[in-house]
Amino acid sequence: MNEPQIGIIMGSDSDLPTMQAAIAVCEDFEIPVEVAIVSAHRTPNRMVEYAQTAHHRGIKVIIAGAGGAAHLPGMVASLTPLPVIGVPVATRHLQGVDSLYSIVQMPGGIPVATVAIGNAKNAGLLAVQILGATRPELRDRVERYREQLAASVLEKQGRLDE
Ligand code: RP5
Repeated sequence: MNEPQIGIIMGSDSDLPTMQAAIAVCEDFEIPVEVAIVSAHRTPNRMVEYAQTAHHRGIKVIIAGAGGAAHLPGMVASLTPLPVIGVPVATRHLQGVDSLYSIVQMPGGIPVATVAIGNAKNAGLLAVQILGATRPELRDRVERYREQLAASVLEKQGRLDE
């Protein structure tokens, strides 16, 4: 299955260092992704085109990262039937609180699942879990990942106890 399953978009290439964590998670779980710079205000027509066609290309979940007046995730969510996960990107002046509020405060009817400021890793994991709902082998891999997380905590405890 080489067709991209998860679309990872961001408002600017300056968001890429943050969004790399989502890309890395998808790579770890061997899920093909498509990555694109799509700006709601600089390339509005491209955003509409992207959002309206993603599901036709086989994309199942969209992760959208943006900073400042971060309307990209909400606008994309309004244009696609796919689940959208928003990543508030940290900003220089307001440290991403502006991005968080812009993304998380969606009025009822058009949901955006919002992760913590800068936490693209959790966006990637949530997207994998959404795919896992209909792919048992992926669900098993998520469970193994959680077991590894637990093991790493116990290992650290072991070192503390030494
Ligand atoms: C938003 O404006 C982007 O998502 C980015 O976080 C922010 C700043 O963009 P640049 O000025 O760095 O291109 O659209």
